[in-house]
Amino acid sequence: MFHLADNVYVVGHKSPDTDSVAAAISYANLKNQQGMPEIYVPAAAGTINNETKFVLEHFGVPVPETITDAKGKKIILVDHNEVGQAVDNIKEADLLEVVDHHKIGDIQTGSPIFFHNEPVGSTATIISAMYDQYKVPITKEMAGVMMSAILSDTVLFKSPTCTDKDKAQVEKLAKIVGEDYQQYGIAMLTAKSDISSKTARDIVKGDYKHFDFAGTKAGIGQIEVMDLSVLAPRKKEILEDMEKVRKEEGLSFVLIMLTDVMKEASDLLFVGSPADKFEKAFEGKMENNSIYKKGVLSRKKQVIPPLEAAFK
Ligand SMILES: [Mn+2]
Repeated sequence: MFHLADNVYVVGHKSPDTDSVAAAISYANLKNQQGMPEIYVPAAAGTINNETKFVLEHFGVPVPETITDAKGKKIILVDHNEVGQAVDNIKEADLLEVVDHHKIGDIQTGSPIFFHNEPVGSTATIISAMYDQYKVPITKEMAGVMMSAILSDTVLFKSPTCTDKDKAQVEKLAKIVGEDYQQYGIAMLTAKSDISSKTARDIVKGDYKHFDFAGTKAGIGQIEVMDLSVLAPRKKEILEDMEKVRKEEGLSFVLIMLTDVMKEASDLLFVGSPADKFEKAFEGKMENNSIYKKGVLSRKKQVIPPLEAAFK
């Protein structure tokens, strides 16, 4: 009997970042190269950001389609494993696989699935190593998007989430790409730092995720720039929009990390309550709704765990 091949959507989290999009593109490509009967379609769970646009244009890779509803679809999740970060109705999807590098969240399945989680700096690192494991050659395009994702998620290796495996994969991919990855990385982060055309909402929601701290619901976002002084004049406007987002989404608090990549520090902006937990988590006194933290670059490793501890 003639049977149309099923589409399997490979998709990252909402408010897609470069790793989420690159992981979807490179993992779908890997699966398609392995001769499975299904067709693997890379997808994004929202509009791609300026940095990702820069990456896809640089390597001539098409922008993946956007999906907003997982209901009834065959799905592979990359770069997240929390229902709150996934495309809508993920519980009504046929979830086939998860490939991720975050803490284990609340995704559940009725039957066993392939679930690969590894504490490395980016999902692209895991996928890049899988190409070797399955002996699938890496094209220049795929090398480019994976290399970009690793450099982006590890903030050019400066993030405490960065591991030797991330560095080794970038070295390998840079050879295929044929570019100096440090120079390229700075150009990529500069594209991300261009906030002149961004509204306060774009800044707040550009890389934004929902979290639950022992029943306290929060939205936590991050914007990375080469130099914080570009954001300083817009701080008031950003705080006002954070408060709007907090009310619209019925959250207890919204926290946005304004991260200075070169100085390796973040200005942590906070609106809502409980402010005492925020001050406890970051061992400081809030001034003008913010605490400046040297050495803090990673939401996953340096913002979420102290908040979790403060809410215990
Ligand atoms: Mn990631």
